[in-house]
Amino acid sequence: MAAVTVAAHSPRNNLVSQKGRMFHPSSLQIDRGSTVRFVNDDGDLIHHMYVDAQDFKFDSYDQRPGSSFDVTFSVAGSFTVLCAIHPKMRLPVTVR
Ligand SMILES: [Cu+2]
Repeated sequence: MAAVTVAAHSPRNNLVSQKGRMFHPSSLQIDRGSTVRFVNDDGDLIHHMYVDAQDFKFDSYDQRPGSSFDVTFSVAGSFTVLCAIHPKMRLPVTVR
């Protein structure tokens, strides 16, 4: 009898902190379909993340200090999460 294999999504904690106008960690490798939680850990800065790639886009809009925003990366590829307010903030994300 053929076994049906269901890809087990490990409940990995994909947490990215935005602190000091930087992303922590500074890059991310995740499986397709993973959800990443972005937390604004800067006490007095608004962040505004987005990806604007051909095949994958999201926009967090203004993200106040202390707030979090969840993004599900549904497409495999290499993307760069940017901040519309702080151009030096860049998070390369590889989605397998
Ligand atoms: Cu920012």
